[in-house]
Amino acid sequence: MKPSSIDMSLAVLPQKKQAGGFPAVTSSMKHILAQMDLVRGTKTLLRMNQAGGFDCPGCAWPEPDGDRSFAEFCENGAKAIAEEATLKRIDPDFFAKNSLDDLLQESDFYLSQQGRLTHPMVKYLGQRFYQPIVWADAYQLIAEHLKALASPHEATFYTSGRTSNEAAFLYQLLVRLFGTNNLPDCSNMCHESSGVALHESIGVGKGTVKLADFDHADCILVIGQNPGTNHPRMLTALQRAARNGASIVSINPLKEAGIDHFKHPQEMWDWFGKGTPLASLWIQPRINGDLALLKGLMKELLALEDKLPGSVFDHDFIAKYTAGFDDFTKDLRQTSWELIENVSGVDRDQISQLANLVGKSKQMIVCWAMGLTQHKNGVATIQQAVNLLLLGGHLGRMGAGVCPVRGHSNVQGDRTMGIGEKMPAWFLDKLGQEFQFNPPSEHGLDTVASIKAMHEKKVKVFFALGGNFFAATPDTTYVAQALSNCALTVQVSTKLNRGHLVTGQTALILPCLGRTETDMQKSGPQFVTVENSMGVVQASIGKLKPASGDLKSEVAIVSGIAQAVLGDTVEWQGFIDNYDSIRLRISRVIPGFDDYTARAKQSGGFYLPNPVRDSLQFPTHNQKANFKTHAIEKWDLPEGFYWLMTIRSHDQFNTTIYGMEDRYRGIKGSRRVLFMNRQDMIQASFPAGSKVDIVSHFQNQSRRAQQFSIVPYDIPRRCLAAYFPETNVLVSIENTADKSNTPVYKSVVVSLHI
Ligand SMILES: Nc1nc2c(c(=O)[nH]1)N[C@H]1C(S)=C(S)[C@@H](COP(=O)(O)OP(=O)(O)OC[C@H]3O[C@@H](n4cnc5c(=O)[nH]c(N)nc54)[C@H](O)[C@@H]3O)O[C@H]1N2
Ligand SMILES: Nc1nc2c(c(=O)[nH]1)N[C@H]1C(S)=C(S)[C@@H](COP(=O)(O)OP(=O)(O)OC[C@H]3O[C@@H](n4cnc5c(=O)[nH]c(N)nc54)[C@H](O)[C@@H]3O)O[C@H]1N2
Ligand SMILES: [Mo]
Repeated sequence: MKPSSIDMSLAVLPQKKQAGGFPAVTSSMKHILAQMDLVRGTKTLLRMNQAGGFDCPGCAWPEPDGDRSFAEFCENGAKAIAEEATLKRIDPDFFAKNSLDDLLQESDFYLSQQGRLTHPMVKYLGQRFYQPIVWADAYQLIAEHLKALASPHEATFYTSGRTSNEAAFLYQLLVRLFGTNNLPDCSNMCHESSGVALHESIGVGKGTVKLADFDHADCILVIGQNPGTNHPRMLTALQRAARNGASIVSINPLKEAGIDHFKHPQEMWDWFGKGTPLASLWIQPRINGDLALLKGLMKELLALEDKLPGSVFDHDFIAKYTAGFDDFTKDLRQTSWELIENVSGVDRDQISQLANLVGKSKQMIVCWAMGLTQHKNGVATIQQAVNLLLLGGHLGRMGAGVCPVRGHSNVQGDRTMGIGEKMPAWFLDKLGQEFQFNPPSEHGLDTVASIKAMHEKKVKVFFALGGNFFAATPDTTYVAQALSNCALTVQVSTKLNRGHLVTGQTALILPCLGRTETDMQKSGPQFVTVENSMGVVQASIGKLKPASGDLKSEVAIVSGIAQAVLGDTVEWQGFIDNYDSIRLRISRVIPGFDDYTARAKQSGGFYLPNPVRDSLQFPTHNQKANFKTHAIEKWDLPEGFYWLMTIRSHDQFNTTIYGMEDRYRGIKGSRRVLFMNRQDMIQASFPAGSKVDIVSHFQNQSRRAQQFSIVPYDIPRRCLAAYFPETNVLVSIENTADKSNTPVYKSVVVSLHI
């Protein structure tokens, strides 16, 4: 091998078994101290996730309902805070010195390390530099572009999941008053498959468990999720469950750290020794083998039930609350073990072992995340997880239920507030009544459809409330073309990202306040509200001095644009002056928000109603929970081809790169790594460390990502893993999940080339 083909910055260390512990504490402090001094860092961390404090801008895992520990945060929450509360700044001078082309040469890590955005900036047609613009002119520019469109459907309005309920509600109101339902969001790339699957199966698109249920569960399945990195506070709940005797099963092609052993970073006595063993069982399916695996598990449960009727299934529950049981079990009986073993990649003995454990459970929770949602058949697979719970009657009972673990801290709240391209008719009716207009009723464009419409020049204005649309979406080259076709692109952001560099002819960056900062308006300091993964709505209030005097809140920005576009049709100024007035309007439109402001201020907030969890009512077409039967598809992967899953490292939040380490997986110094099975490496004659190009294949098209270093790893044969967003270029815009239209980020068919 030529020396130049080895990545000199890459170090590969042994994979870690435990998560948390002292290294998590030192890593938190390292990231905090790189961005601010110790006093600011400590003060900020102690306010996170506390009553009267702010909601962690990291993930959507809930805080305990009752007593909270003095520090309700995790290592990766600390990184999210360091990222936002940094003392570094990007001022107009920075943009005067660096053209878009200069900045495009830099890494994502470099871009986010430059600091907080401080001024509204504009890039005009034909120019390659941003220059400052005053807020009023920015609003005017947006209004001119929107008013010049032939139809409101020529604009699309994206939301990332950090936006508060208040800003999200006003934003969707502005968009619908303007006349379109083009409201794509990050959920379209994330848990959309969960929402669709759950709606069909049980009539509620959200989870049905509370955090306290984890203390009562006797069995918890964690499928396609890496909580040690992406929801570290979930490990505390799993640790408690394990100490209470619950069996925890991880179903994942990778043996992720933390699920194995966990050391609580805040329990010092836990730092020494091995930590709490968590997973009783680790099942290693091949990528997207879960549908077959779950069907195998249920086929085995059916066999146990046949042997000893009433020992496994809850027949009362099935008779009273469900439909489709007979068809479903008939299909299970007809499904062959050969197909199950072949497609899942798990042998029958292991499936039996799993069935023996699961069959005993009286209180089971199934958790999942992107390992299930981002596949072609994601909806069907999630419905198998629901079927499993229905068989044992694990709904509406303590210690049991469905738990899709959400990503962004307010992604669930944004949907509740009406961010969504196809909101139900009752929502649009109520909104129309409250604000006296006829909201558009035809469905709008989701994320993938918006990209296609921009590519075809049918959409000419792209607006983003947060996020990094360009880097998070699939098919990077196609998206670059789509965005540059636009007449205007606008991004409301806290930090610089690649999306600010790949723009429409005219582009705006509107810098906004973050969660940690004071939001001072006419009536005094304002708080906002967010909804976590378990349907709890609570207040979040920042206390830090804003990063610049020129920042505005998202509420003020949305209302300011609305005034410029729509005039004073609605009390926009009143909304900016006092956010209580927004909450009053929300409470009149959306059920469950009565007495909103007062209840949000209570310590711990309040739960939104959930008919499945609260009273076993299923708002489906037949008022029942439905068993959903789906066939297992045979796979056909020609010799020399692999499935690639694109995943997160320990040092990133989606497209924001915090550092170059993936501590638990033993990777240091580089992100262009490709995890590969040792036997596959031998077969293909790729020594460890060799560099390959990854080429994806979809519908006779190929796409290439260059120069990834191969790392031997415990991953099933024919399966590969690499980080996103570096690999998004490989995912075809046409390759999306059935029914949910979510990009297939986790099973990309690829070949490797030296
Ligand atoms: N620190 C940090 N926290 C985050 C984020 C972050 O980037 N950084 N992102 C937030 C967001 S928006 C989200 S959606 C969540 C994401 O949280 P996760 O879903 O945990 O994130 P991924 O890294 O995409 O990991 C997917 C997991 O699924 C496994 N997997 C992949 N394919 C399959 C499969 O076919 N079957 C099975 N059984 N498993 C599979 C992978 O091995 C990996 O462990 O985290 C949120 N929290
Ligand atoms: N290949 C591949 N692609 C994926 C995924 C995958 O697993 N694989 N996962 C998908 C998933 S699950 C998701 S959710 C999407 C994420 O997609 P997005 O939500 O669009 O992306 P983020 O990287 O979270 O957005 C980061 C940017 O948000 C801005 N920001 C941060 N905080 C705030 C704030 O408080 N207000 C505002 N206005 N802006 C703020 C900053 O400017 C920052 O640069 O990516 C998807 N893309
Ligand atoms: Mo997500």
